[in-house]
Amino acid sequence: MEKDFMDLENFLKNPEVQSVTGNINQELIERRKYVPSVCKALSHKYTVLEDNPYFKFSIDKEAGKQLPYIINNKVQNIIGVDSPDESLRQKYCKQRNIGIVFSGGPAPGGHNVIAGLFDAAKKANPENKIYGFLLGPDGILENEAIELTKSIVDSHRNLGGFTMIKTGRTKIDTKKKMALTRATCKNLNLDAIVIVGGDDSNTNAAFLAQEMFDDRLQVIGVPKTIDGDIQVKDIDGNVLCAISFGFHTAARAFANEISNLCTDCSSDVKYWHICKVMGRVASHLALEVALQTHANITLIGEEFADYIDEKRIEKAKKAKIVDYSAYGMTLRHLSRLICDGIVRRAAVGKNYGVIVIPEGILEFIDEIQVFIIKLNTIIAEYNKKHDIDFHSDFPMLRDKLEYLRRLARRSREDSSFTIWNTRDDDLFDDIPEFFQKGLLTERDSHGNFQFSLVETDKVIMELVTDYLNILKENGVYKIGIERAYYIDILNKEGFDPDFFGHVLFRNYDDNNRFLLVKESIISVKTLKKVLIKEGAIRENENIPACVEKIFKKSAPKFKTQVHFYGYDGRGNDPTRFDCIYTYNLGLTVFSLIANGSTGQMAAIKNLEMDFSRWEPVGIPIAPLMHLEERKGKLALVLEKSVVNVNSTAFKVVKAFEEKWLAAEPGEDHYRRPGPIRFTGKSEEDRPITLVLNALKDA
Ligand code: FBP
Repeated sequence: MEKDFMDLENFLKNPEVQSVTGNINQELIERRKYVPSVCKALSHKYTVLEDNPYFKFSIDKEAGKQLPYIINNKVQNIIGVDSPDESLRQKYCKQRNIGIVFSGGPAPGGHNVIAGLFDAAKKANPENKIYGFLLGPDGILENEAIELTKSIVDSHRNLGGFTMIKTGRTKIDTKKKMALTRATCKNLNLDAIVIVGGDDSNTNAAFLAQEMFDDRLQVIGVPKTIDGDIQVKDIDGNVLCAISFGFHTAARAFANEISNLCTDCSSDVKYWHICKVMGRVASHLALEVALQTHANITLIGEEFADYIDEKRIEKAKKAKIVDYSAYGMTLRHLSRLICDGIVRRAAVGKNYGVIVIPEGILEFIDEIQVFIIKLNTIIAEYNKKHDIDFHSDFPMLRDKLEYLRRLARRSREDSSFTIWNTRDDDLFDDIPEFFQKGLLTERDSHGNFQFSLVETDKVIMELVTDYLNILKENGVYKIGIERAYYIDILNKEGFDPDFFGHVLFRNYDDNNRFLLVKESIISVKTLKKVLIKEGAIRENENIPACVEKIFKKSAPKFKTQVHFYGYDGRGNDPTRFDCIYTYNLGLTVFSLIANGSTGQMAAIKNLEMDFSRWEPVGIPIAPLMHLEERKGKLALVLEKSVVNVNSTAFKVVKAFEEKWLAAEPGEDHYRRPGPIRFTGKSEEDRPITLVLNALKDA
């Protein structure tokens, strides 16, 4: 034993063993070495900014009131120059200290933002210092930062995650936190702070820019989030930022995994794969995944927001009543739409498939949205009034439900109290317990409902399973039997296929390739009854084995495998698109800082076009802000962009809905996007959504 151990120790010292068990591999080496292309304007030694009056915004009065110093900011074009005048050169190259922070969930490409900023800053003046705040905004509040050196930056180039300095979700949203921020900036003698974050973090960036304006601390935002919900257009619909960084990588990572499931399920033909994909509210990721994989069913939440059930309206019209439940999608109706696809595929022998469900779909289901808004308000008001937080005070579901019951009682005694009434309480009682828990989970620090914690897929699929069982009992949900197979089986055992065909199937004379067992035959017992009634067998005879076999093959089992795609794709190494995009964002950030901007968001215009047309710009954040309900009160925030149902990408997905469902005999139409690469021809240039949306004529 002793000897074996010694041998293993020596074995581990073997250079080949060390090489294959080390954490440096060829992919890592090549990623670190890869040099992203640089936009034309940013490839010059210096840059200047030019206000671009072409882009206009509809400005919220409140934004003007709360952000007076930055509300008049304009879109800024970045122009490359090689020999600027001396004063500009001096201004551009003056020694600067810049702090950068990641805020919110990780998104592939973040390290390249830092790399771009670092390279540009060091090129302008080798004495420039870049500080990385640790663990997100908490690093700012607690003055926890490290100076980023070349070796730190080099070892993270083109790599995923936010591992270099980590991230966090703290919001800098109070006077106290602003004061702590001011103290940290003074302590590090910062000239600028860069906030790499989503809509809420860029909102923070705008308020910080306003607050620190007199301190001459510049604040620049960077559009980050895999959700793809930071998209900026001006009032005339001109696109300034087509997508946030990280979206392409996450979508490609999810798509690759989901495409593998398409291959697997169409091989062993027994599972429906239920794939929930991240995206908090917006369904951009699901839409891109649909385009990348051609999965059989993809739900797009935004489609259901203004849903009108025409059939119900028609029925109500006839009955001369108004059916309010026909307006807005309900969970029940949604589950029926899914069942319809499942039943139709089964009818052509395909009792398998892939369903993509965006994690935020419940936001677009009217009945659920009402609960979320009400519960957000109840929790926020409770937290405002009490020292102890709602969730600490009511840790168990039964305590929370009891509190809601008390509110319902109060509404009966006090008519001015309307936030939670008896009807709300009764409806909430009908919801399955795990979903009640989900709706009552802790909100994030921005007051957002955390969809990633709710088993959205479970909520929907429970209803789907229930309804499929009903359809099975009614004989509607059946697996189609291939006619040639049926004839072959019966002939082999010497039975007349035509005679039994008319007894067994509802469509035997239709010349269809797939035969559907009659609705009335739902068990071996009912099969026997029908066979006796039609004179195929006598009372005391057994069902012919081949006939029973055919029946059993037609009886569906609905077997599912549930998957969640989120954190895995978020941690993926970036695609080439995200590598190049983020590196140029970093360069843009420095250009904005070196030219004195504040309250701007770095962006790359024309992302939807060929790289040669990419243009770095600064987008004013304040004019993009509007009032929205948060934690139960109106707050000025950057608008989140959800899927536009009039967009070309959405229309294309809708146009292919039937084809990709493939509820007809023959092959499915799955697409194989393949794994993420950052070099080589097989890596796509940009998200398919962007390509389609740039082609406006659909
Ligand atoms: P950001 O908006 O901060 O980029 O985060 C996006 C996201 O990945 C969502 O898709 C998801 O709903 C959420 O973060 C998950 O949050 P957490 O990381 O706190 O679980």
